[in-house]
Amino acid sequence: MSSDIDITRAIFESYSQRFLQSVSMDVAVVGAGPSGLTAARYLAAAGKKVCVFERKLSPGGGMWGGGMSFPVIVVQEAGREILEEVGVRCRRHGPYHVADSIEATAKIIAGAVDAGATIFNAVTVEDVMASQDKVCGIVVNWTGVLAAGMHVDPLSLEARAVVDGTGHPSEVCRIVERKLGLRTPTGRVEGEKCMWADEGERLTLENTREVYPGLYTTGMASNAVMGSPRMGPIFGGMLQSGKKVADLILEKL
Ligand code: 48F
Repeated sequence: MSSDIDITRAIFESYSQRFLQSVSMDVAVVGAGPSGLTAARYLAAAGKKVCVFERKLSPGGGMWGGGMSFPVIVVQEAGREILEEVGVRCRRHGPYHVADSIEATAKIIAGAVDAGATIFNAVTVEDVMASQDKVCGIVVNWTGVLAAGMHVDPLSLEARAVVDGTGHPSEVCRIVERKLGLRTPTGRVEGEKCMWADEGERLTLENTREVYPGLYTTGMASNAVMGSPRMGPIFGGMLQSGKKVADLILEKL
């Protein structure tokens, strides 16, 4: 016969164990959007200990809503291949491929988890750890605590590499810009430019890089840092960028 407190024990003990196992990891991915989740899947599949930290309750970022909340996303050929790796059904539409945004988001999340990544939801990354000229971890707090404006100090987690997958706001890079300066040509977060799908897609991949020792960008954060266009509901660049950042990190670790 189980009781209510057994349920409490089950939850608290399991979560504390998961949290303790994540105090030191290979890669911390900040933001569970399509780029961060894709990076996490490739890194975990390569045997790395990867955790994804998502501020919101639901991982998935900006992919659930397709375009203007019509639940359809568009990808080009390379994006289709990545979607199909996690079992997403794509259909050709003119020069593009389309997929259901809910199916795609759900399967990208499941793909990362099945590969072995751990996702922490409702946790916000509010700072990085840095020593000897290198980003070496993240500083986290409960999103609920921050939303309530309570003065509660955060906790630190160690990571050999940190990925900024926070999308348009490029939050981790903005912290590093302010406190350390980025190692990009201008040293600043340039901010994203107006919508231009094709160019934005191409540049997302090109802009995916290490921007400070130990800190990498993926997805829309890459374009926001480098001052490149946004691209709206076309997602192949996000997926390819996740794959590229995983490859860059695997070369280093
Ligand atoms: O915005 P998001 O989906 O980033 P992405 O992977 O994909 C961009 C596309 O969705 C779309 C686009 C496609 O063409 O332009 O916008 O680059 O996901 C970013 C996630 O990061 C979370 C945020 O809640 C979202 O789910 N996030 C942002 N800041 C933090 C954070 C933070 N400080 N700590 C934790 N999570």
